[in-house]
Amino acid sequence: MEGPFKYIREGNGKASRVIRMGTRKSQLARIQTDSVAGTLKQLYPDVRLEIVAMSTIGDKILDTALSKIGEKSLFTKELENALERNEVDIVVHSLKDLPTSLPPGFTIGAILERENPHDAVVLHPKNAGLTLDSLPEKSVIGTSSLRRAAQLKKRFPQLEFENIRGNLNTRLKKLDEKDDYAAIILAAAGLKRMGWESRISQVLGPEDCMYAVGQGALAVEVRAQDKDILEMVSVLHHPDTVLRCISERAFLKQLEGGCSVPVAVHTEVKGSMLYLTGAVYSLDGADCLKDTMQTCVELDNKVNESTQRSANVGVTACNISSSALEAAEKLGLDLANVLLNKGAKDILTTARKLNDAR
Ligand code: DPM
Repeated sequence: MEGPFKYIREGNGKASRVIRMGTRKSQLARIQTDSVAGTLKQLYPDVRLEIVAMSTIGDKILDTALSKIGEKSLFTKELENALERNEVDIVVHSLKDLPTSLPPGFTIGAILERENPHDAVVLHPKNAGLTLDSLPEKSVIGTSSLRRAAQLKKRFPQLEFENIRGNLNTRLKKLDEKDDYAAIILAAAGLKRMGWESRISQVLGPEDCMYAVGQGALAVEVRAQDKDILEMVSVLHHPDTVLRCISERAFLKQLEGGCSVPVAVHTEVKGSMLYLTGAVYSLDGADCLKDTMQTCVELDNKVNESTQRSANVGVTACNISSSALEAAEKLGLDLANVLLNKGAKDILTTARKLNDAR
């Protein structure tokens, strides 16, 4: 077989392919990579997987709010460099951390079934039994997500919000071992993957806090031209999750949002319909534009004849109906245009300026 793979000889003389998976060094990144490796191993028992761990700039700058250290590529650049140099063949990311436009030469070859996409409240142990509604007035809630802060400030004006950074382990430590925060807000999916589900005291529904684009889904990034690897990972695609996330990413892309703007979504697939709710907020949540649209995403069997088809917001899914993918992307675009027509640009520009000036 051709391709950039390394082969090793087994004792029986059989050659087996070695596929290298790049990962960040944080515990969550390792757990996510190991879980995808486990699934690949079951599907392809003859493939040898090697895991290559590396640090990214995002992991090193732990004291600055994510929205201030610029663009999402901070977490992905080193890994993409390794992909480009053929040092690794596959990189597993939280989809939420991947920009809506990938650099040329890379694509998302798989989006796995989404975990619970909602945000969750983790309380300081001394507040056990309380909720965001019942915490004492002026309690400090830790989050450096502009999206979470904007929505929760509006919904819970009696609470205060402060930045908290670091990987999940660091944040939980900061919560438990100090008296700075009454609670912190984290993605339920990350907590579950870390085995800390028992620390979730409250899962926030869409009326309290809508989630981030792609939240709760894992993405597999590969070289766009690497047909063998693309085909191999494409079986990991979860069609409903792919359609939801394509509509969410198209929405964010059209708004020109990154992780430094307060944009939130909520999606559902019911039968052959895809529903997308999207919103943009001012930093204090006082201004909000929100709307819902839907489209038909019939999963017919007309898969894409050509593997050359261009990607949808960075996602290559040749095994999913191209008309459904196109409809999902158009839904995100259309919803963003509705909000842009109502003045979303002004809200986002102001939010970005205020955040940069902080
Ligand atoms: C991005 C944001 C956060 C991460 C911004 C946002 C949270 C930032 C913070 C783009 N990436 O959500 O509005 O609170 O300082 C991240 C987490 C996961 C992926 C951790 C988390 C795990 C869950 C998943 C950090 N990225 O959000 O609690 O798979 O979505």
